[in-house]
Amino acid sequence: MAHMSQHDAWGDEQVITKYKPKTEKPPLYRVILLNDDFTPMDFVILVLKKFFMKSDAEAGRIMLAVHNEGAGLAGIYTFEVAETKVYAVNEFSRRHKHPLKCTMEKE
Ligand code: TYC
Repeated sequence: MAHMSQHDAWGDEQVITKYKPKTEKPPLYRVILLNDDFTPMDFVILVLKKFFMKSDAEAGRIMLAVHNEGAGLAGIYTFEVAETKVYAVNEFSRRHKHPLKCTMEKE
């Protein structure tokens, strides 16, 4: 809403022009994959395809970036989506006995 009118004690109208928009963007969180020496490259690619909907080519590119740089961006989400993905990936890796770790950080 751009403008809103109010009446003071005298009945005079005042127009307030500076209202905060009602629709605020939610804070976003980066979901990050961390490199390690043991998780197979194919498993990391599988994770990126399964949990982050990446294509084969994109998953391969991200996996190599993590491998070479120590960490890499898997996706950007609202808090609850990011938290759910981090939990699901870490649980999936643990169940497959790989040390792959996934974390999140505020944008
Ligand atoms: N560094 C691992 C290897 O050489 C591959 C790897 C890539 C592991 C990305 C984790 O997030 C990761 N097998």
